[in-house]
Amino acid sequence: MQTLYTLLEQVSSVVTLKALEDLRLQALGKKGILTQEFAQLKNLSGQEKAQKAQELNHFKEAFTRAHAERKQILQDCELETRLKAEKIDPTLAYTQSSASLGHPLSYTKDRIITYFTQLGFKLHLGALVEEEFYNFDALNMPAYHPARAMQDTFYFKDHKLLRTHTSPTQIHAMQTQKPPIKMIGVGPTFRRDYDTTHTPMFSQVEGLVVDLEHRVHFGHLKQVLEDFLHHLFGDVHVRWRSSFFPFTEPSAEVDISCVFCAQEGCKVCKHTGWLEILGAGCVHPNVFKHAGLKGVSGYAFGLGIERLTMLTCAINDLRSLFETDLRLLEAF
Ligand code: FA5
Repeated sequence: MQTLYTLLEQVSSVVTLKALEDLRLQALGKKGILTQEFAQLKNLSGQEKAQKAQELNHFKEAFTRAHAERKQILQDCELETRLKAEKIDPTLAYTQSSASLGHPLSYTKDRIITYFTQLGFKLHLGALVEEEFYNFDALNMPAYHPARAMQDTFYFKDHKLLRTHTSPTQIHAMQTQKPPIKMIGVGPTFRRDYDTTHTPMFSQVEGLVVDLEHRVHFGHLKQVLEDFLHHLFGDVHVRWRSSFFPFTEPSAEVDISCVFCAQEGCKVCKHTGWLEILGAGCVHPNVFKHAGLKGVSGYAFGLGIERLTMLTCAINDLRSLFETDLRLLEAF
């Protein structure tokens, strides 16, 4: 018992958490003195055994309490020392950091918005939670339509969902404005997607132009988009491929020559020399019907801002745009 009480006395004088832990192990550890003393109890009998057990329990209680108090004191001291050491020194010399253009995504989004608003397109943001009707039905995708499966959707109850594209902004614009309409719908969209060129949340820009019949046609769409792509990418080749979207007829997808390999063939363009960049077409008559418009014609287009950012800023994994890695920002 003498050794045990010596250990207890030492508790109040140790000055580091490490030394305190050593003491605890010596006293209460698996191979500690108290454990050994308890093991010896079996050699005693009757009154002597009961008395020794009581003494050991008293010691255990006293040691545990003293240990907890000392630990708190030592932890407080350690924290105070650390806070003093980490204190910000406002007198330190200022190191000039280079000016930033902001996050590559915001930078690209702002460029696109500026370009189209200067051409007279009105900016719409729309709602992220949409009625199934605006996201699908009104865009000529009724419930049984197989095209709904092209976009893996996050659904809520009551026919609501996270919009899978910005195309619902077309319908809202047509329901609330009289032609001529010239708008862009911009903002986040959501799909159950995840790989180097797909993320569950991404942003799109939707374009819509509607005017009296025959005043708007595919030729206008082609001119507007080719001018835009040359503005963004400079001297690239643009390729139009016929495609399918339920809400446009005719429909097309637009590719640009690969900005990474100058069409030599690389991983990003999957050795085709071309990169798909957007979808577009003339507004389908059924869409006008759902929006309540008659005697009009129009065109629409939709593009992914992340995909454009990857190409304009030479980023080869789309997911890195959403990781908070300062090195990415510093590169801009
Ligand atoms: C659409 O979403 C159509 N609403 C576009 C459209 C509008 C066509 C108007 C015609 C007229 P699509 O599913 O292809 O089409 O997506 C358009 C763009 O969004 C793609 O080219 C791509 O750049 C981007 N995109 C699609 N899914 C993802 C994703 N998971 N992550 C990042 N970008 C994506």
